[in-house]
Amino acid sequence: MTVTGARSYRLMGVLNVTPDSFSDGGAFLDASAAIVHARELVAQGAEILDIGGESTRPGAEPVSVEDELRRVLPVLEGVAAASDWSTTVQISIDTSKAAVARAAIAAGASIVNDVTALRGDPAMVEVLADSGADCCLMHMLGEPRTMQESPRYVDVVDEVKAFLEQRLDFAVRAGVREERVMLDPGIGFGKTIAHNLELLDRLDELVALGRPLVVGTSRKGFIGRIVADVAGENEPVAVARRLPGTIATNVLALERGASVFRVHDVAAVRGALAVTAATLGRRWTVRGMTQTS
Ligand code: HH2
Repeated sequence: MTVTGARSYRLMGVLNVTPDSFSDGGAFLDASAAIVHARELVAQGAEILDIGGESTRPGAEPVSVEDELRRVLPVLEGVAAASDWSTTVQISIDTSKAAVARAAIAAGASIVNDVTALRGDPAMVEVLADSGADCCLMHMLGEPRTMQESPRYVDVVDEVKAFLEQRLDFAVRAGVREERVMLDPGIGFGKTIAHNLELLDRLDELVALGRPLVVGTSRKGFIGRIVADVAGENEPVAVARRLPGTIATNVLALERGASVFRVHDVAAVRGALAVTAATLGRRWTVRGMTQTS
């Protein structure tokens, strides 16, 4: 049975080539294991692979350009060489360093996912303008080492929206084509649980900026805390118990208009989004027949 929904969206599979990422650190540090995992993510339905060599978890230590390249380049090259599926899958490099982005683009990446929204490295905007690569500009309050130390906003949605609008304007003025830019509210980056929930609930206000919205809630700490709370546990639940919350937040984000979903568990989220999209679109197809009622 084929079921299709009217909404268009893409799944971005997370591939962290790091020793210290919060949910999968160390699992894919070996390039051949990472390439096998990339293939699995694509088989599960990922249309974008987001490859990162530096953790952005709260308290993470910075990584040098050399170390980041040593981690990601063999994986990027391996993925780009897999010609059977690299034509349909876009490779994204999760970096805020211009030198890493430049080398990644040369190796086959066509999206730069910059969690600093071009504030981390002054040369990044030029790399984007020159290469014509797509990019994702994300909101973060502060920087990863300290961002979770009592973040404050008067109105989190208004402030994130104004920031994203300003960064989009900056990029376009510097020669990045607007149609190349995606925006991301940066769930968990300098935000309390209440901030994350309000951003998700009012995501439609960010969709109104007119650019595709990327959302990354996958396995994040606020989900672990909410699930622990209802279970009467003191510590955030383990990452393995955060999938239901990951699905719930992505379903909600699709309903609010987000179009790119950055997740570790691609197959599970894909199924949930397909049902959501079919429900919202009130259109489904069975064995080639389109049913509208
Ligand atoms: N979240 C993480 C990393 N990069 N990029 C975008 N655009 N949006 C996000 O929400 C986002 C991101 C953090 O998740 P993860 O990669 O799993 O962990 P770590 O940073 O520890 O490697």
